[in-house]
Amino acid sequence: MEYKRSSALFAEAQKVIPGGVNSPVRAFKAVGGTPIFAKEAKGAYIIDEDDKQYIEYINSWGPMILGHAHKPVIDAVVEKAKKGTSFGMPTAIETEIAELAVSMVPNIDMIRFVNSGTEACMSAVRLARGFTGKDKMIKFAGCYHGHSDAFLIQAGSGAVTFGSPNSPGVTQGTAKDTLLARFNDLENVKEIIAQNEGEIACIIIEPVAGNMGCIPPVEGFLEGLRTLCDAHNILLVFDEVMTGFRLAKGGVQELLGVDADIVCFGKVIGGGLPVGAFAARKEIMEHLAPLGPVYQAGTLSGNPLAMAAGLAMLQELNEGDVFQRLHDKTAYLHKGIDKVLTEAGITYQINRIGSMISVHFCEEAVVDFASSAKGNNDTFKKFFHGLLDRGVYIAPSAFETWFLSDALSYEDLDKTITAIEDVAKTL
Ligand code: KE4
Repeated sequence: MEYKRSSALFAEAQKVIPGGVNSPVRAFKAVGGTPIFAKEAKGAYIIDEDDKQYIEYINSWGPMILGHAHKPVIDAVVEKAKKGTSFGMPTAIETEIAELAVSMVPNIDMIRFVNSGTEACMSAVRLARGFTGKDKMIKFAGCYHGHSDAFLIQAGSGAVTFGSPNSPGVTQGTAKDTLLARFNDLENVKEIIAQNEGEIACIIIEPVAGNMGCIPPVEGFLEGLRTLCDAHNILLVFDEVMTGFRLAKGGVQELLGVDADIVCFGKVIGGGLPVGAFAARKEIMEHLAPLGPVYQAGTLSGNPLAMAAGLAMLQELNEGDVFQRLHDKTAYLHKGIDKVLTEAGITYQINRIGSMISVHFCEEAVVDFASSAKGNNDTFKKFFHGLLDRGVYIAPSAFETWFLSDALSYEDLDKTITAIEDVAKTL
C-alpha cells in the first residue's frame, strides 16, 4: 500500500526530530515500513494524511476510551481555553476532578496530578522510598512504567538479580536499586525479598500487564504480592496508567479485588491531554511536599485544559455501563478472531481482559515476558501490515495491547474480523 503523504512527512520529520517521532513506538521499528501520519480522528476512526480511514484499536495508546474527538471532552477543552491556558496557580477544577477520581477508585484519599504516566510512576516510587525509608524497588520484566532511569533496567543473569541498565545513560548506581522479577511468578518474588530483606521500599507492577501484549495476572498472583508486602513492610504500587478508568471505574483494584498502597494513573484520566496522577491513602500522601519532605513538582501539573478534558471523561465513565459494553465488544471481537484464525490453521494465542486484548503467534500460553517473546514476529509483521492495508490499525508491536473504544460498533468489529480472516490466508 502506498502511503505517499505519510512517507513525505516522515522524511521531513526525520530531519528535525530524532527518528521522526516524539515517541519511539510510533516509528514502526518493530513492524517495519513507514509510520502513518494521523490527520484527524472521530469516534472509532482515524484518517491519515493520505486520506485513508482506519478502524482503530490504539486510541492514542489508551486514552480515547470513548472514541476520538468525543464531543463533551472537546467542548470542555474549548470552553476552558477561552479563559486562559495555564496559570501556575491552584484552580477549582483540580479539586473537582480530584474529588471525582478519589470517589471512583478504592483505597485512595488523596491524588497528585502530573503530566505523564512516567512522572506518576517515578513520583510514586520516590514517595514509597520516602515513606518507608528504604531504597530498593522490585519491578517485573516486561512491565513498562515510563522512561525514568529506575525503570529502564534489564535483568542480569540468574533468578535473583541486580538489574543492569538497558539504556545508555542509566547508571549502575541507579540500576543497583532496581530488582527484576518474573511476572506471574510469586516464588521468584519471595526469593528476591529474602535476598534483600529490609531493603525494599516497594513492588511496582502493571496489575494487568499491557506492555508485553496483554497479560492478566494468574489466579492468586496479585493476592500473593499483597500478602508479601504486608509481611515485609513493602508498599504495593499498582501502575494503572493503562488499566485505570479502563478495566473498571475503580480499575484493577475493583475488577480483581486486590488492594494497592499507591496507584498510578495516566492516559484515560487526561481525556487525551497530558495528565498523569498518583494516589494513595492520606498517611502516605501527606509525605509529599509542601506538606511533607518528599519533593515533587510540575509547572503544568493540573493544567486547566487537561483537567477539563479529564473531568469530562471521568464524569461520563462514572455514569452508566460503558465498562460492560466495552467488555462485551471485546469478547465479541475475541470470539470472531478465534474463529477465523482457527479456520485458517494459524498457531496463535489471544489474551483478553476487559477492553484490552492481544494476539500472539506462538504455541504456548503467554503469561510473562519470556513466553511473550516467543511470538513469531515475522508473522506479526505480516498480520499488522495486512490489517493496515485493509483499513484496520492495531498497535505496531507484538509487545503492546489493543485498546477498544466504546465508539466501536458491532459493524466495525465485524469488518475487523473479516479483515483478519482475509489476512490469515496470507500468513
Ligand atoms: P507516559 O509517560 O508515556 O504517559 O506513560 C508511561 C507508562 C507508564 N505505565 C504504563 C503501564 C504504560 O503503558 C505507560 C506508557 N505506555 C506506552 C504504550 N505501551 C505509551 C506509548 C508510547 O510510549 O508512546
